[in-house]
Amino acid sequence: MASVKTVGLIAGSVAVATLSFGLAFAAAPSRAMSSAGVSAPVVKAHVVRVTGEDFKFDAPDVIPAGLTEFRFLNKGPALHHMQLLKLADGKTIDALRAALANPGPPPAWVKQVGGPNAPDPGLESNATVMLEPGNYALICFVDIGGPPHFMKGMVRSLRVARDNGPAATKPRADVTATLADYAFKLSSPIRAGTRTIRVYNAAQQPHEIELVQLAPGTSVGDFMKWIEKMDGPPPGKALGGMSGLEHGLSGYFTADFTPGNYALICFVPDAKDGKPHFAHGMIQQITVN
Ligand SMILES: [Cu+2]
Repeated sequence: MASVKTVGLIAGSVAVATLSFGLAFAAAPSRAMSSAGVSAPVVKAHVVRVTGEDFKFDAPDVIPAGLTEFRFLNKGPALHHMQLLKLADGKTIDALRAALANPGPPPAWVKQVGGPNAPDPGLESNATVMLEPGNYALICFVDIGGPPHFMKGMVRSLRVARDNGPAATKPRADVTATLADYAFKLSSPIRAGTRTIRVYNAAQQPHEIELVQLAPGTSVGDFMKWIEKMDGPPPGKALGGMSGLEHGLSGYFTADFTPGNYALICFVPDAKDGKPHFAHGMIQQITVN
């Protein structure tokens, strides 16, 4: 959830697209078989636990490279997410802090490589991404009601070290969500249950998915109106999703979907006008049956 400051700009002007679901069904899962006809062993992704609170991250300093599942617990009381930034070779967390002290977009030498998006306080979200060795930062861009949280301390160094272990098996996705400038395209409807969503950014700009479960009887428009004024309890529950991904990158997140309405929202500021992407139409209501 990158930025909601300019949310007022879109009130009443966002066309909320409702997915028209085609008859696309995922292919039946197949087991990987070796030449001997024996199932290939499943190698699990590394699991890294991170907590966020007002206003810091608790996380390991060094983790191994490879496929990594981040589990992010928001201890609150504010909304937080965990955006992973990969720093260019030779760049350090101190250089990032210095660059972030100036207003404007993050420097060109950082790449958004995903991470668990914002869950409500007390909830946990997750994201599985492939990490190359190098210097990274965990950062929170949420800025509801004040300056972005990284300015209050929510930016932390993470070193990813070379790992010689076996490559992990990729998660099996139920649905692929492809990110475009400016839309979400689902490969098939999300059906009720615990579902793994593969997120792939085919667009030029970075994008994210913030997943919100809408309260019964409310629409995505009601939710956006609430963000504008923040009066009373929100008409929905933030569940997580995938933080910003650069062009060409992909990752996975898993969430429990009960029947009802959900919103997919991208808050990433636009490269051209700085407005959040939902103001360009990157907000969509979906129904889970
Ligand atoms: Cu976007």
